[in-house]
Amino acid sequence: MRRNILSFIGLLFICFFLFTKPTSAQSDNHLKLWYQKPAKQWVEALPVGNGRLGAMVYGDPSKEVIQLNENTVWAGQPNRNDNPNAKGALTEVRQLIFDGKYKEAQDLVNKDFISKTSHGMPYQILGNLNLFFPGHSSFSKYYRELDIEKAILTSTYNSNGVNYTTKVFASYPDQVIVVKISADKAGCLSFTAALDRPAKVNLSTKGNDELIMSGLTGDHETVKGGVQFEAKVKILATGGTVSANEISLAVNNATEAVIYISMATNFKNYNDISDNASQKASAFLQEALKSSFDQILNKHIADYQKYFKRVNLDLGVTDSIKNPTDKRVEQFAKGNDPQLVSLYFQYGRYLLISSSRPGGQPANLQGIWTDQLYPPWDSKYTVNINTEMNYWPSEITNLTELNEPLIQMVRELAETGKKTAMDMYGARGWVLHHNTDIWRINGPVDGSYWGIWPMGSAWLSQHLYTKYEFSGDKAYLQSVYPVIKEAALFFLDFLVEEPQTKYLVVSPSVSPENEPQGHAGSTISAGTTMDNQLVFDIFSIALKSAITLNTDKDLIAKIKETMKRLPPMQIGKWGQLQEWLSDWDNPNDKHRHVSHLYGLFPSNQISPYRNPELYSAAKTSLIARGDESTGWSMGWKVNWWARLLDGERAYKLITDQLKPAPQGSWGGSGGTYPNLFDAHPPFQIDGNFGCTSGIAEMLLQSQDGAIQLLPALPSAWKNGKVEGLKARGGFEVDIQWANGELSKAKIKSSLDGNCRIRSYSPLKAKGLKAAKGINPNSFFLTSGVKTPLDHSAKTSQVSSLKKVYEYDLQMKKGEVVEVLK
Ligand code: FUC
Repeated sequence: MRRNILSFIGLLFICFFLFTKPTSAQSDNHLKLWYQKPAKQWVEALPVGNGRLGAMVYGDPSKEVIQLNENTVWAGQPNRNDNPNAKGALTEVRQLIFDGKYKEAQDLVNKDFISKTSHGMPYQILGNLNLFFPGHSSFSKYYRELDIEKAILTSTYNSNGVNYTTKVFASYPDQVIVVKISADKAGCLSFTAALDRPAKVNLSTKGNDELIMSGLTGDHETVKGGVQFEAKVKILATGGTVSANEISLAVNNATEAVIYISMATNFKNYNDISDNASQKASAFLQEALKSSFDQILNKHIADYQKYFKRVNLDLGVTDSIKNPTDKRVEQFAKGNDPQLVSLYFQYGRYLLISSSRPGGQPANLQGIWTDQLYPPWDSKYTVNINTEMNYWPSEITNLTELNEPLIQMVRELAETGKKTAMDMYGARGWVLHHNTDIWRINGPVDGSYWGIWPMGSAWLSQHLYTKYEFSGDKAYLQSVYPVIKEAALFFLDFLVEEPQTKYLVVSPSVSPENEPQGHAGSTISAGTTMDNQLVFDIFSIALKSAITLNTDKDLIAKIKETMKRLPPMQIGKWGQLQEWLSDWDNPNDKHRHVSHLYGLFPSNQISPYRNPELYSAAKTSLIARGDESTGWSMGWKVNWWARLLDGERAYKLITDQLKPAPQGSWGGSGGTYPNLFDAHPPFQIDGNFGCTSGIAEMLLQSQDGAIQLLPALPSAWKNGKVEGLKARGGFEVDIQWANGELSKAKIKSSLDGNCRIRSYSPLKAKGLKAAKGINPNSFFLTSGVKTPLDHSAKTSQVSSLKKVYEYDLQMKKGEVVEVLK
């Protein structure tokens, strides 16, 4: 009897397992996006990528669409877009600005500074691989998932009594996208395959199992399309046959089919498109075919996990995990689903690993994924926030190699931007305005209102130095020093004296895309707060680098002298941090850019501990600006609230970001699409990366003289742990907490040096001493504001701040220390 009961329970268990497969599959693994329906629209399709190649997969049983990208498929060809008339008009524009004639200054900039050739080329879709499955329009037991622990997409369904499984991944080691389709009954797999592109292409087949599509990217503005691309698709079937007609392949009565997709272009570098697309695509394909499917798969998983597994985040799990991902986004604001935040965080890391690999292009506005020939904002590199935001998670979430494409782009922009600096402004060094593209254009685009912002070199160069602060690699610093130095040289030449205050300022410029109160229709001005902060930072890192590398004594002296004449940050009439040199801020301004808070994040010029008045002013500005905005703006705000040490408000911003994106592609505030892509709207990947960085900043910060553990933990994440986050000075940190308080931390050091720890809880560990004076570890030197404030002026001045404890611990390279509460 007892045995019968046990078997009955066993049977029940098996039935339960079968009928709830999606849910139990999900609860087996927290790192999955999963759905019970195929994608109907692009923002429901799921992305795979290896940095160079990308695909968006719909998972449709009757017509599977695998939308394809290759990261050098851009319109146009090598070109420059400087407007040399600027040099002749510069003095007049500056005078107009100093005279308060902003509209006239803007008009003159439109006439003589803005590019007359290219406003940047669009990144373009390569094409689609369409798979048609006759008779599969009726199906049941549908399930699809993206496993971000392995970077593999799977969809399964039953049609006509046969279970079908499709797996898709993009392999970095083998440089192909691989699709494997299997039927669980022999001989039941039949489909046709064809390539297309929403533009003219050449289609052909080779032998009985290969599809080929080649073409040329589009002309745009004054630039002819010059990128030749080629896609080759090879199908190997088990059982059954593969046959070809002129432009498609047919698989009949097979049991399994593996599809290898190889794509390449003639792009060599920003200045050279003389490669052979066809030969490259063939070589990748032939190389991949030397390995079996299982070998390719295993190499892919090992390669991906080398990056992905470095960080583990556990914020707790609730029953919400049993819901499909789209439903969790719909319900996030209502319920308690901390695991969706850790999934979103890890998805940000997945997206970076998939869209930015050494040797390739940096992630653009949509990473590497677009289904259009003319995507929004050309899907290029907008450097007045968006490109930088893409790389915020790269150091702190332990993915330093993945910012190499950005570093390489900055090196290249420093080459192209020298001519722009000389031709447009008669200045040494290099300059970049608010946009660039694969051809590394540096001139101002779009119109003065947005484009007259000569600060791209100053901001992007920060990434070069930040990488050094995290690794301490002097050989690397030496290699990027010329880029940093030349960026500083540009500002030494370009700064101009503001006649009333006598400060040295950047002019003409804008506080990105925002219009001062009362300046109907014009944004142009001189000495904006963000520009002053950026100039301060580019000078600071040029100084620090030159001192570290023991070089350029004269330059050091010149920079020090010039820095004394930069405008300080100012507090305006409603207690806000002023956005402009004059107090023009409107307390009702809800603009998405809050550029003057660059000094709070990503920079470290505003600190609750070092300059509490500026900290309070920044907070006043941020509160006035409001929360809901475009996706990237909310992503930035998560980082700001983390730096303002307010975990509850940072969490509120995550909630705003994790709400369903508005319907339609434009308008409304941002949110999250069913595939967890961030909505500007439309899709822009910066918001994903910005929020990922913000979540990390809530748990660990290292920009303010110490490693601060759990600086902004919200009450929603009561118990949890994070492993593998990185801090400046070569430290790697694991933290555990319970009931909202730190319980233990583990710190690994990859360099010799003092580890200063800041925490809200008192800590114990062998060798731990109360901190004294300024942190002697040079990676923790804060650049300060114009008048550096005394580090010991602690929390007393901001009453809302929690008491902190600070400790010093001498660490040796390779040492690991556990710290307990
Ligand atoms: C900047 C932003 C826009 C958009 C665009 C790509 O110009 O102001 O919101 O993100 O970049």
